[in-house]
Amino acid sequence: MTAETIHDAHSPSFTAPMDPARYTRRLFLEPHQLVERVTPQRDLFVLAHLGIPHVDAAQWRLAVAGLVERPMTLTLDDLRCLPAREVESFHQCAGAPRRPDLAARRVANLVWRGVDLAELLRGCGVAADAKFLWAYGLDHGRYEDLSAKWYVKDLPLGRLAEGGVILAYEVNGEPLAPEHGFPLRLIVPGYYGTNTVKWLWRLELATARAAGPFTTVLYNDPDPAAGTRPVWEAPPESLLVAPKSGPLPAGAAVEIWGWTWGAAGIAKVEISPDGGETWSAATVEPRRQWSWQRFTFDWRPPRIGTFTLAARATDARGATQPLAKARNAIHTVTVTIE
Ligand SMILES: Nc1nc2c(c(=O)[nH]1)N[C@H]1C(S)=C(S)[C@@H](COP(=O)(O)O)O[C@H]1N2
Ligand SMILES: [Mo]
Repeated sequence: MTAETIHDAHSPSFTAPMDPARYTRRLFLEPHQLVERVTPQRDLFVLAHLGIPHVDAAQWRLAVAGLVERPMTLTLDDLRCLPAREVESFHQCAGAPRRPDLAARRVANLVWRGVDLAELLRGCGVAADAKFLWAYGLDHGRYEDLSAKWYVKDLPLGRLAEGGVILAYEVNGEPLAPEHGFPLRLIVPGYYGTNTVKWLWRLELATARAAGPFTTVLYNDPDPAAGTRPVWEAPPESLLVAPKSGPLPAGAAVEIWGWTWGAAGIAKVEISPDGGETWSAATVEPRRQWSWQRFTFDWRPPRIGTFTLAARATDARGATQPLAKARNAIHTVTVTIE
């Protein structure tokens, strides 16, 4: 055992009062309102399982500990002095942690700015037997029937080699708002939002997965091959922005458009005018970094009546969206041509 682990009580050297000190969910935009390519921070949904810590930036420190040769403690100024990286990425809430059969449709696209984590860790000398990175948030307390000393998530260290993992202190050119993780959050592009730990105060290198409720009981979906699968990479998904459900005038062409995203990038989007009976290819723009991608399809309604429009994305690995009972189930809108 190193001196660091003996003396480390796994608590920060400062306090961050939580207000509110309970589960918080604020949703602002419906799918048909996601018209902007980059979601303004003020319109971004807020998800906090335990509450919202308020941090005094002057007191705040980040600790890097565990299986490293040189543990570090960094101030916000230290981080701002390091080379900055920008990453555009979709940001998606997986929804209820124990309901992999429900599609929450909470998604955004943001430009994050901060420090490249792989580079920072190179300076710490990560031990050869380290396999996971544990990320600690300052929030703590109860969520449903569970209690957590801290909000802790983990990720396989192998993810760092794919690039884009940063410690972000800015979003869309602004400092993070308190509810979005001020002063620092972890960004893992391609992973579901639950892994983007807000109010970061500690990173720990470890041989195994972390033991808290958010990595064990919660956010592990059943998997036919592996038993369970951590809610890490986001599978392919798409969402219809226009048209929205409701009436449309007869005789006019309709532009069907929306956003599509997934960890592997989207290769194909198909549109169905009949609730999934028949499909035709839409036009999909290329991805920038881990951004969502716009798709578009010109539709000529064949007659007056009611139509269920659906979109279905297929990613670069060939995985596609299920019709129902999945976090990434296909999205539909119902329009009536009058
Ligand atoms: N520390 C901490 N980080 C967290 C959470 C949390 O409860 N505590 N919630 C996660 C979940 S489930 C989501 S979807 C995103 C939401 O980020 P946002 O509120 O900035 O949109 O933060 C993630 N990071
Ligand atoms: Mo979430």
